[in-house]
Amino acid sequence: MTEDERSTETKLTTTKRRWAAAGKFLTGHVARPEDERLPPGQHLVKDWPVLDLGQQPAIGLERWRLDVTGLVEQRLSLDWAAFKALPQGDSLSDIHCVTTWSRYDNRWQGVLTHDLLDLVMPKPEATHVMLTSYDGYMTNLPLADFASEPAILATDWEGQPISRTHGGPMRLVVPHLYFWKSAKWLTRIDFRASDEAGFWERNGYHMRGDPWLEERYSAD
Ligand SMILES: Nc1nc2c(c(=O)[nH]1)N[C@H]1C(S)=C(S)[C@@H](COP(=O)(O)O)O[C@H]1N2
Ligand SMILES: [Mo]
Repeated sequence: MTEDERSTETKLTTTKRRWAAAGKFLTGHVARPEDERLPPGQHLVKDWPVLDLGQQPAIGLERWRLDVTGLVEQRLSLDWAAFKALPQGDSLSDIHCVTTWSRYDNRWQGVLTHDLLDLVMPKPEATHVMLTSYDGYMTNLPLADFASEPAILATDWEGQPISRTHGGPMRLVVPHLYFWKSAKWLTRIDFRASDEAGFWERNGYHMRGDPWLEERYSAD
């Protein structure tokens, strides 16, 4: 190894270590400078578009359920009162939709995925989650992305219950991935040992969907 190669090697190692410290490989999330707030190919909107498969299920709170199934120590089937009795948190984040709009500064309240994970305790074999919603929609996520620090099972947006059109009474928000991963009308979280495609992922969208890497569509 020449002196130059050695110094390059050291620089790479240092960068990798810094990224690891920033939680890059733990949470899929890394802090970015303010001037890089808008991911490539996105434009900013002030309104909040509605996007879904066209069915907007009306779920009365009396029949609403959240089931946590699969590879966890503690499976759960929560009704609305039990869900609202979990520790409540909030999260401020930007939305990035694969159709190229982004919306800054959304304040969400609900149950942070971290707090749910503390409760259910995923088994060591669990690597992914499959989310299922009341409209039949499904989407898949690596467990590390589901567990990212700002990810939240949201019941409120800007201090008000989330409207039915935007996924109320409860939707997931995983802000560091494209918004199709943020299941509206969520009713089941299934912990799995492998990655299986959800609805859009079977229809050509990327398995992970990182807006900073422009992971919009699958390679083939
Ligand atoms: N249950 C369900 N969740 C869903 C969808 C859907 O069709 N059904 N569409 C996804 C897509 S493609 C996007 S862009 C966002 C849109 O959320 P919004 O309508 O609140 O903007 O919801 C995501 N979550
Ligand atoms: Mo979307």
